[in-house]
Amino acid sequence: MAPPPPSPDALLRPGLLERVFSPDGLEGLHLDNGLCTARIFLQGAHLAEFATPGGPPWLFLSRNSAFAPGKPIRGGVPLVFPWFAENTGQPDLPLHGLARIRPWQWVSGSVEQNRPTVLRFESPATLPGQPDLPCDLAVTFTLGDSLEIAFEGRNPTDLPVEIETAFHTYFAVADVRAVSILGLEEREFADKTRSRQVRREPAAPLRIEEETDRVYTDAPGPFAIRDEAGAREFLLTAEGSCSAVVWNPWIAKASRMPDFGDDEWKQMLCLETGNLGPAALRLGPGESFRQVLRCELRPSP
Ligand code: TA6
Repeated sequence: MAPPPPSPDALLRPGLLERVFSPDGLEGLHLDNGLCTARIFLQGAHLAEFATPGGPPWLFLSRNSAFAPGKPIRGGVPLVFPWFAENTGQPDLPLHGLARIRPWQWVSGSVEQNRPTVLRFESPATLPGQPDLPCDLAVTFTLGDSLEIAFEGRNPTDLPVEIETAFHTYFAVADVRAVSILGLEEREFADKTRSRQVRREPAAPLRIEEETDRVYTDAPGPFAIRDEAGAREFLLTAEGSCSAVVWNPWIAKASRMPDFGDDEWKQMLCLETGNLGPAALRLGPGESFRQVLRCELRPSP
């Protein structure tokens, strides 16, 4: 295995980019570059916080989330890989795969005050003390007055692999009952709240009025999330992915989640982008994938 790259600690600057540690031992980076603030944990290369000046955070993060080795963080942008939700063959394996609870390494970046910051993280398919992944992974964040996440993987073996990937993005909203989601009109979905019944959206924006857990195999975007009560709108474009998921636990499920406040269902909406189910990626030996999510925020009328 190639020696690890030199540490990029030369990029650290007090008040601009600093190493941080959670009380339970998770290491991460905190960025404040004048255009945005962000916090990224090395476990899962997990973007847990992102905000731009003058407004509330873009991403939801549960006040009850764990920040401990091997435990998923409830919020931000969990990376889903190499399976989505339960592992069909081995249901005891972690929900949403292994990438988000695995050690990653900060390997490079570029950091300047008042300019977008680039930070790149990697996690090899084979890592001592960790279950093997089917791909060497990398994720590159571009953090400024908008947010871009590029998730890449390469199959290092001489065998084909099949993988599901997703950004499980938790958006912060003022009140999920006053949100419209555009970009899913007339799309077919599996309704996980109704035994995966296959349904089709009407020719109208989606609104959240109950527990919602919908998997759209064919929904490449672009999307908009109109946070009406927050007078703002997220604009999302996805590249290298064709599936989407919309999830809000609503009241009853929220009360059953130990790492989620009973009332927090009102302040979040997951709009996830990836390659799921029949749209799972099939990589031959040496083949790669790259999926990108770009988020912008603008005031809504
Ligand atoms: O993506 C939606 C979903 O599969 C829901 O069914 C719910 O289980 C959620 O994921 C949990 O995701 P988390 O990242 O919080 O483990």
